[in-house]
Amino acid sequence: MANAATNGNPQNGRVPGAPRCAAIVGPYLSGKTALLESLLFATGAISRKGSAKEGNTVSDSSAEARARKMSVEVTAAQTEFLGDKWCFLDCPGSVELAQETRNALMVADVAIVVAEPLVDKALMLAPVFKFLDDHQIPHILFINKMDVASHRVREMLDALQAVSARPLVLRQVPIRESGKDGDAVTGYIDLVSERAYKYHPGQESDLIKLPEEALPREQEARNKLLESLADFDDHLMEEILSDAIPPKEEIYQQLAKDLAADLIVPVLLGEAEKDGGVRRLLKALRHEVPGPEALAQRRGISSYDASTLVFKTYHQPHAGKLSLARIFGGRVAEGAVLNGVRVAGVLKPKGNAFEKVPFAETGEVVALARLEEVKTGDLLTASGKGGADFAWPQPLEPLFALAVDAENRADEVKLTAALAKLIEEDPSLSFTHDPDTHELLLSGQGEIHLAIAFDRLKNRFGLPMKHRRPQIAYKETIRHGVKQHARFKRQSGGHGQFADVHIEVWPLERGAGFEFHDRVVGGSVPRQFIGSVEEGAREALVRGPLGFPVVDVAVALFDGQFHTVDSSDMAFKTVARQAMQEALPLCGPVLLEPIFAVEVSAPTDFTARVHNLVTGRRGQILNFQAKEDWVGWEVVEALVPQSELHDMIIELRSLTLGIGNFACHFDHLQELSGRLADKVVEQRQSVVGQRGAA
Ligand SMILES: Nc1nc2c(ncn2[C@@H]2O[C@H](COP(=O)(O)OP(=O)(O)OP(=O)(O)O)[C@@H](O)[C@H]2O)c(=O)[nH]1
Ligand SMILES: [Mg+2]
Repeated sequence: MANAATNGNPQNGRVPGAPRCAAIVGPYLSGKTALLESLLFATGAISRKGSAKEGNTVSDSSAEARARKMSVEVTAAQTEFLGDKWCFLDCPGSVELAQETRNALMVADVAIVVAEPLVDKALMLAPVFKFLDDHQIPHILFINKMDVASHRVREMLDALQAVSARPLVLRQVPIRESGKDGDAVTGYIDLVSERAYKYHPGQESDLIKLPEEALPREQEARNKLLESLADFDDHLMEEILSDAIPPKEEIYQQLAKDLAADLIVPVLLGEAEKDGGVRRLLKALRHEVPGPEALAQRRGISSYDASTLVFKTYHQPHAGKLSLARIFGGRVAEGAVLNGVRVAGVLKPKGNAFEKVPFAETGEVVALARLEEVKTGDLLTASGKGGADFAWPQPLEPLFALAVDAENRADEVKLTAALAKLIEEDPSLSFTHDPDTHELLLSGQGEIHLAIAFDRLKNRFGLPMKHRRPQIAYKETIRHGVKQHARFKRQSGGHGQFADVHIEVWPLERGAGFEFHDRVVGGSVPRQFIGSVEEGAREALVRGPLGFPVVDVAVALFDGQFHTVDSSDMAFKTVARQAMQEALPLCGPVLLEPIFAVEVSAPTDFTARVHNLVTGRRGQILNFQAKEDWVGWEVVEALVPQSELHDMIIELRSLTLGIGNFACHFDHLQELSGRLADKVVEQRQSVVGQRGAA
């Protein structure tokens, strides 16, 4: 059924009355949750503000968020401002939780990028801006915490501009006053309206007279704003060149047009905690942000046919599966069938709480109940012609893994099902079985990411977990060959056991695996037993003299003896194993460690640190070059032992303001000798010894 909203005349990509959606993103602790609280308070959706410190905000109400005093997932909250409906998505800032944020950004009409007023932290915005640019998501920069800003706005802007491909267009200049706490920001001048406002905590800012001393700064900043806009509009350029003053209306229109086209990034200033600049932000959103129609067009989504895009999946202990989605056309009611699945309920989210509603319409963000087959990134339609959204970002590659076990052995069956749900919620998490070490590995984006997963397993699924550093799949090989004779003879009552072999063992090239050669002449070992000899030799490779699987060896059977009655497959298998077990320690056994090919990327400011990090971890640097498509970033290619990679992401982030990243894959096995090898073997022997004793 078509509704009034979809029949309206889109203006600036807007269906009149359709709610718009803004994702609040930016580095961790920049004040996103505080800003959402303030936006909800300023618009009357909440009557009292919570704070991150007290753990009583709308967004951070889950046990995992409260325990950490940080946002751990995307939360949605709706409000109205001057008759316009809004949904805000508060996104976690931690780079380890970036998957959540990326997913939310895919359905947002605009992103509000919240940054701290610190020059040294400007680089932290690089990955955020890059993602927004790559996906053409219009965004506004909100420089928060102006109450504690020590740098001049111009300096901050220069530092931020260095990491943004789009021009940053300052919309306000701060008014500073000297008080007992020194030089403090007490308000701002709006560069389009040329009006001055004084912040009024908890209330609308007061309109004041333009301070004389601020005029030169104001004029300079206003000219810059106009010049930036004129770059995208010939008419405005002509006006500026002929010294005409463009009318305010024209400037506002140009700002809206350029934001919608993702050509510029307007910059607003404020202090979320004290509600400063928040109403100004709301007004900019109101006038300048395009509606869901524009987003649907950009993404090739037909806005009719009840198109709904799922951007988050929850598994609630009682409510079951909930798919958080944005509607791009029409109405979705309880009982509707989307992609062939019945919607069991439509709910409106407010943080982690949900309120049942009979239906929802274009632009709204809703939770749809029990769409079992539906995944995050799916486009749902009434005709069922939706499917995976091809533009949806790929899951982030795992960077950090822990070996896990359920604390109670009896829970192991439950664990697989619970982990499958967690991974469905967050595909940047993965669960694998290591065939070499037989460990269960939970992999994700870092320590915090996994710690949150453990909390969820415990809190939501009643599954306390144990975890430890994963073992490394060391192997061993030999350095030279040997010839070996072995005989197996047993006489017990009736007929006995007899087998006799002469084998030669020699090393192969790295990566060659195992070879078996039959060089028997004259039937000294009959045909039918040759396979058993090979099998016995293979069995001996499962654990070599150093305690690890043996690789890259060849074995040849060149002679032997048999007995017509007493020889058997079992006897030849046993004797071959015995011959190998005696031969291998004589062949100069040596440990092999897995080496990974690693690509570390970080801004060039950090290249020297990255080099030290890699070489400090026994890495061998192969190459470094500019990172494709990333201005001012470099990729260092290196070979690093796997045993050194376990916590490398943690150190890399601590050296690079949290934004350094790496990708890696197994490359080859490499000999390890000396003290490090001795330690590995010693540890292995003690584990094997303990197992043997048990
Ligand atoms: N001085 C000052 N502090 C602020 C302001 N806004 C937020 N803060 C403080 O900054 C800290 C982080 O605030 P949050 O709102 O939780 O930050 P966030 O960006 O949501 O953090 P994550 O969700 O972890 O990414 C809190 O201690 C806030 O009290 C502000 O305008 N001025
Ligand atoms: Mg937050």
